[in-house]
Amino acid sequence: MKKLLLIGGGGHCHSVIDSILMLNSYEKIGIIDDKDCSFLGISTIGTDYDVSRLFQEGWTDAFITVGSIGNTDLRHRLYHMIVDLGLAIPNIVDPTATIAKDVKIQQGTYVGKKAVINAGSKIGECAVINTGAIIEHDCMVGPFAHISPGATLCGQVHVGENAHVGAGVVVKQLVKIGDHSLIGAGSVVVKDIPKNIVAYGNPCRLVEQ
Ligand code: JB2
Repeated sequence: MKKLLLIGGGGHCHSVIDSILMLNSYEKIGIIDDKDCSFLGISTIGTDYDVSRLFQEGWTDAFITVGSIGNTDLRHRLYHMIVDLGLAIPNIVDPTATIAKDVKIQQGTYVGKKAVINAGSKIGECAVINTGAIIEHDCMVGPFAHISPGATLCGQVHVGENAHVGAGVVVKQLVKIGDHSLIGAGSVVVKDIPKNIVAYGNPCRLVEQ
């Protein structure tokens, strides 16, 4: 059976651990962090400097469990570390999530509790589709994007890479959110949002470039 390293032991890791424990598909699970983050019986077994050695010792898989709110640099750095070392990178999909059969999800993505991803949608690598998010039909969610708890993307929405869609945001059908943009919690997005901006409100407006 496979052995999984979780890279980062904070709040996001707690959500992921609960999903993994329900999936029961790993013989061993360990946390990688520079402080002791042991949680629900999963021990902290090293820092980033130990990952290469642990791979040599038979740890097969790794998953990025630091989250991101508007800045994905750390997730990128850690993701490229495990890619370069050659560890296998799974998707972790909570068993309570509902995902249509044809949905394509690239590696390293987390899908949380009761999230829904409907037919025709595509999700990029190392994305976070968090608790209760709804990704309706034919949406595209870019790599490293984070769709926060309770956010709703109506049909054919496009979310660019590294974008952050805050908790409870509603995005109208066919709208595009640009790469690296952040939409504040509770916003209602009815028009396209350019890349590299911060926007919030109802209707959602640009607040920072
Ligand atoms: O370079 C690193 C590193 N930098 C910080 N390598 C490793 N392996 N771990 C690192 N960390 C660790 O990430 C910190 O020591 C800390 O334990 C963890 C970050 O925890 P925190 O709870 O601050 O954030 P998070 O990223 O787990 O969760 C945020 O994002 C989620 C999506 C929170 O805001 C959550 O509320 C949110 N749901």
